[in-house]
Amino acid sequence: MSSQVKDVRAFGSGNINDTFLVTVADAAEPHFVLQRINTHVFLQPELVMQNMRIFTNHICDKLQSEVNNPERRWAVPRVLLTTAGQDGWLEPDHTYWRAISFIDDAESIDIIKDVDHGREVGYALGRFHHLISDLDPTQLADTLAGFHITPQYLEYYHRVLPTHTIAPNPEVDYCLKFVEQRQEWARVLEDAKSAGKLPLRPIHGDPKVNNVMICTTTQQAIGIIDLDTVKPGLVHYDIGDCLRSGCNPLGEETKDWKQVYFDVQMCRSMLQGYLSQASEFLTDYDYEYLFDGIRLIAFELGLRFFTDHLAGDVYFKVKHPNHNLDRALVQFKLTESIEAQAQAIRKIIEDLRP
Ligand code: GN1
Ligand code: MG
Repeated sequence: MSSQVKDVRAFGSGNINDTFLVTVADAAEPHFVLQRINTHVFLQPELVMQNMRIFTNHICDKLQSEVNNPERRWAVPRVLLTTAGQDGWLEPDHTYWRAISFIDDAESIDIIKDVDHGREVGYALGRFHHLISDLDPTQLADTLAGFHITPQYLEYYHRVLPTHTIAPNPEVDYCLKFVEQRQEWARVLEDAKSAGKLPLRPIHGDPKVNNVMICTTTQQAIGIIDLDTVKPGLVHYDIGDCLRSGCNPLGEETKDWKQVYFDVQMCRSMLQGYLSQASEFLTDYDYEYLFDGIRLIAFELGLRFFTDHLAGDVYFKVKHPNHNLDRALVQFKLTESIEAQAQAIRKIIEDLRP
């Protein structure tokens, strides 16, 4: 890139990588996104880039084949190459950097606004799954071993538990009991996978609300970003992650954890949006395990935050000492609300099932 850099500023609210918006002078595209990949999490960033190349090519080919019958504008972030033609670069201090194109005329929104926004977020995940549903998952490298494998997060939790130095307090006690009571059930998706009921497919890995780009003119979803965790997995991880994020009207960073609840009407709207794109490849077993996926990923994220709190905040970025504990409480409260409304959620799934 030979254009002059006018501005570089921190961008987004990621918990893992560092993201910057760069503005350049005299370029066809005035902005691009610069990211420092967290190499303590993504141990082989070159494999992240390799995956990105494979599925981006697949999606672009598929969009090309739809030109006569376009669903709607769908933007795919492009990797911008270095002057030497590489898709990332390693600094002497071992930090790994890469640049990707900025999606214009669209915004990412942290907390769900209303059921129309919810339907769009669901649609975006369904559209993304549809676009990669015929990509052989074995073509994608496993860039983050154990990601969304709940029993492995539990094993790590049990390794951390005897070593932590946090003084007992009511919130920590609540979390300890919460995890204790759900250990057996936490194998539910992995057991179904081992039994051959749920297949590995390419998934997004992190389809939370603010990773869906909403067109500022039409308010329609026109793309999904944060593609570092695209790898083989269960679509249930994605559906669960999308719903735990979108059906929590207070958002995952609220301090008011006792007020957190799962919004069932939003769940209906998000699933409607999702299934409008995804029903063609979902099997009977997929539907059977949807409720468990929704409940599990909220629980799993709570467990991941709580374990990180006990471990001394070594994984997620934090802004204050109890940040990961606060986040865990939000997810556990959300899980509780999902459990309390199990019947209503299962009914929605049945109603929407084609
Ligand atoms: C992390 O960095 P960010 O915000 O895109 C995490 C997700 C969590 C999310 C919770 C690689 O994503 O799994 O759901 O925080 N990503 C990784 O906000 O662990
Ligand atoms: Mg992410």
